[in-house]
Amino acid sequence: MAEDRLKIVVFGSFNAGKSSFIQALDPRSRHIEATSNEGPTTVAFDFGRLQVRDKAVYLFGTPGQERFEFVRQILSRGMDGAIIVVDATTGVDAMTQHLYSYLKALNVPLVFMANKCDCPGAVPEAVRRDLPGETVHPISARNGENVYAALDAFVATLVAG
Ligand SMILES: Nc1nc2c(ncn2[C@@H]2O[C@H](COP(=O)(O)OP(=O)(O)OP(=O)(O)O)[C@@H](O)[C@H]2O)c(=O)[nH]1
Ligand SMILES: [Mg+2]
Repeated sequence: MAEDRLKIVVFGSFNAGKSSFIQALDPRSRHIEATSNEGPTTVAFDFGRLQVRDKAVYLFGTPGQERFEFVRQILSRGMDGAIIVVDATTGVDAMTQHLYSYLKALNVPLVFMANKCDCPGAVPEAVRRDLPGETVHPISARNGENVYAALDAFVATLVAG
């Protein structure tokens, strides 16, 4: 790949940890949020930037709430890869499945992050079982565990492909 920049878009259900994932990778990332009953939620997007291997990686986080489908479509344009963050304490839900089919139809390189693995109730094996044939990295966006290594592994597949 001649391009030295990569656009990677982060998808996932409401509350899965997309904004936290980007925050863990780029502490200077920017987030546009509103406060709902359950706390801050992304209404526009998150933006983070970091260097991985010899690539400048631009991370765009999408809102998880269903009504922001149009925002997800705008942010999807021109992406080189997609990440779906799954809350490993609640597992693969209908929204995750919807995002999965949407991205499969676009034929974009895709990887899953099973997040919240610091929680005792997290079952990353169940996430993996529900997504046969897909790569699932267990991570904790809260304590940063495996977050960079997982992104690095995904970037390696994009560069190789
Ligand atoms: N224990 C734990 N909590 C997490 C982790 N990642 C995120 N959270 C918590 O989960 C909640 C949602 O995190 P966000 O990063 O805002 O999730 P989001 O996917 O961006 O949410 P929306 O933008 O509203 O869809 C927050 O209370 C986070 O602190 C994690 O790895 N472990
Ligand atoms: Mg968010």
